[in-house]
Amino acid sequence: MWRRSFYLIVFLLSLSFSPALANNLPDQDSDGVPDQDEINIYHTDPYSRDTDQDGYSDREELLHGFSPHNSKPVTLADNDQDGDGLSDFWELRFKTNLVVADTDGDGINDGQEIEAATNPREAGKVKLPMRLDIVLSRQELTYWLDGVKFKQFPVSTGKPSTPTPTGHFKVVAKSLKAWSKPYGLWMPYWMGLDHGQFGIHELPIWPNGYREGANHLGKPVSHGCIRLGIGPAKYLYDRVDIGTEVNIYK
Ligand SMILES: [Ca+2]
Ligand SMILES: [Ca+2]
Ligand SMILES: [Ca+2]
Ligand SMILES: [Ca+2]
Repeated sequence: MWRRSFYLIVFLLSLSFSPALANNLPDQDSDGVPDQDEINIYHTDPYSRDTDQDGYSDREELLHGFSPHNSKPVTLADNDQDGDGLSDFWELRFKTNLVVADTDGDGINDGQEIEAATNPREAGKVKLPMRLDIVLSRQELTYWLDGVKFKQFPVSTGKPSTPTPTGHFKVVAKSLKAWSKPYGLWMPYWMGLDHGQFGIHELPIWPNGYREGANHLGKPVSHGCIRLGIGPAKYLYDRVDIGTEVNIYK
């Protein structure tokens, strides 16, 4: 009987040691975060299980979304270790260095680069790939930057009698203030989409100066266009180039 228990204990011990090394990558401090990830991704100490010495290992902190660099209980989203204006949460997503303010050393901080949609990992003002996805049932526009779901804005799309078409489009024209002849109203920050007489723009302005209410956002009340609120419309207009992909889903 004792023999069986002995083998059982040996078996359990072997189990408890194997999962952390499941990927067989070197892990000097045995904290479950491989050396190469500590060095290249998280910039934690590969020789210390607990880089910030707060009693929680690097792995525990990362698993639960906390900063392994800050000894206070601060999440990655609320910590900006290098003070470059981009939280550690976004640094990990955009694969920038979370302890160096200017990853590519071109004089422009990571936070400014992401804000301007330029590549923070390549010197110079190289634009990052972007795409806009609109889901009509959710009345929501998602701004994807470099494959990262970066921002979401409420929209107002076409009412049932004048629905917004679904499909894959490209931005083919931009105008700071476009005039809609059929409806007799101004459409600020206009971004026209191909094979369709419609586009994305700010809440429209009637010739008498009346602005369609922000309370329309989230409700499909437009003539087919995708209306954005004051702020988000300019934000996207300033960053989106002609040729940008726009996908519209039901
Ligand atoms: Ca480690
Ligand atoms: Ca820690
Ligand atoms: Ca950084
Ligand atoms: Ca830079």
